[in-house]
Amino acid sequence: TPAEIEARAADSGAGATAAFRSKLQTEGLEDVTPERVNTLAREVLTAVHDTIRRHKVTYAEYDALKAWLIQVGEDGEWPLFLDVWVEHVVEQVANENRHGTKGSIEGPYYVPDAPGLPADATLPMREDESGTPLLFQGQVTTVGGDPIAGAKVEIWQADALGFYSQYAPGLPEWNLRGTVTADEQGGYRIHTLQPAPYQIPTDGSCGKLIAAAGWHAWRPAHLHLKVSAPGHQLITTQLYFPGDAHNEDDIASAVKPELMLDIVPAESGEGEQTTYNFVLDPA
Ligand code: MBD
Ligand code: FE
Repeated sequence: TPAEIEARAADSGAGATAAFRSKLQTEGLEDVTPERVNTLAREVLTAVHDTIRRHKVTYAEYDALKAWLIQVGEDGEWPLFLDVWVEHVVEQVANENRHGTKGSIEGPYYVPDAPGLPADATLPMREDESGTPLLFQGQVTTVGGDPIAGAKVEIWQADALGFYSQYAPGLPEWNLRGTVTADEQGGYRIHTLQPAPYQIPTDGSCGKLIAAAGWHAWRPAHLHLKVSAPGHQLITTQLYFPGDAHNEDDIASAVKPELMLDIVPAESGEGEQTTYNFVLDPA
């Protein structure tokens, strides 16, 4: 119903803004020098000016932009907008010199300090949680191939309907979120469920942009991960499922061939399983 859809945009957009504000409270912001602000702000504005001249932008279009920008803030959708359409390039630049596992964007729905779980773990989920069972296993190593004992594998994902806990109403607080500690060999076996593809809420301002431009609103199904260990660089990434209709046209441009899972029938006979190994760069 329209009421449910409205609740979704409000929860996810405003929730992501609240989460970002609370991160700022604990971590603060690093200073950006006046030289950098001068260069970056001037170049972005020049790109806007060039676009206006090239396309002879009208006052009607200028006012539509102004109204939409105001609405993005009121909806709390700046984190969603930036993570969907900008973060992938920031991630590309940030991680271009790494040799280990490829990174991907964090997106708006990470929550730190998810419940701690052993190396062989089942993610927190409802008793009647629906979806295809998925065993996600692998090993964390150094670039040289040495196991990293006790590496931390943080995982968060949407449920089988595409909803993230803490950003959709009615889900248990830590549903499908966990902080797994790998074993002595850097190994982990995580029992979870296959996530559904994710649709950007259609009723908020990001949804309005998508509709007005005639785009689609989908991200392919994905698992989110942060893998870390002392003495190594933390990697934030995502893993994807072969055959998803939106692997080729992710609205957030965050799919990489190296991040595609190899899914096979589970040895247990129930659902699917996949092995993905993480390689951490030295700090
Ligand atoms: C998501 O689930 C996501 O991962 C990103 C990057 C943006 C919106 C929703
Ligand atoms: Fe996501």
